[in-house]
Amino acid sequence: MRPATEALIVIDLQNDFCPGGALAVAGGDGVVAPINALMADFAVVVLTQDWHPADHASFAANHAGAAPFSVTTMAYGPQVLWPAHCVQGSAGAAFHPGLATDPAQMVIRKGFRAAIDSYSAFFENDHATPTGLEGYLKTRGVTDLTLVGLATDFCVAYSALDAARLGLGVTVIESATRAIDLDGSLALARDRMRAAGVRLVA
Ligand code: VGL
Ligand code: ZN
Repeated sequence: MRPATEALIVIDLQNDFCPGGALAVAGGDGVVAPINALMADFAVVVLTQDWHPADHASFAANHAGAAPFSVTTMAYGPQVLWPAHCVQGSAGAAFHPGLATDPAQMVIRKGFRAAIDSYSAFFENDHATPTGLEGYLKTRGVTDLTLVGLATDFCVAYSALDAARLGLGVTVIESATRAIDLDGSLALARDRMRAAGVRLVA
């Protein structure tokens, strides 16, 4: 067991990001077994859940004429318009049924404000509105994170970059993540994470 200063953060391992889901990540369900195994090693385990209202501004369907995966400009900068996904209370928003949720002490939901997306587990896409996770980890004395889950190049990467910015030690176990890889987004995310001092391990 690792010391209680280390936390495992499992990002968005939800049905909609797995094969058959509304925003399926190729091989997304392939991370369930390795993540369940990793949990046994960590005293601090947090799950995140993408949790959008049906009228969420990140959904292409809520923008007349916009195609899924096109990019628009929001008040806080560029925003990819996604197929509707992880709608609050829907089956798609539920955790993958194979994920061991019992070992987690905390579930943090994000993206619940209609006007702003939240890739990161720490801050919404304005990089300013906090989710509360920083305070939770701080008050539990956590200094180092291991990040796994979906998707490598969006919610995992944004969470890793924010955590590094907050002064936490960050490791991403790439074999326990899968990417959307939209127009080179995976390569860009890996470069940014490395530049920020995030440890990428196999
Ligand atoms: C995610 C796109 C939209 C993710 C969430 O979990 O990486 N990606 N919402
Ligand atoms: Zn989302």
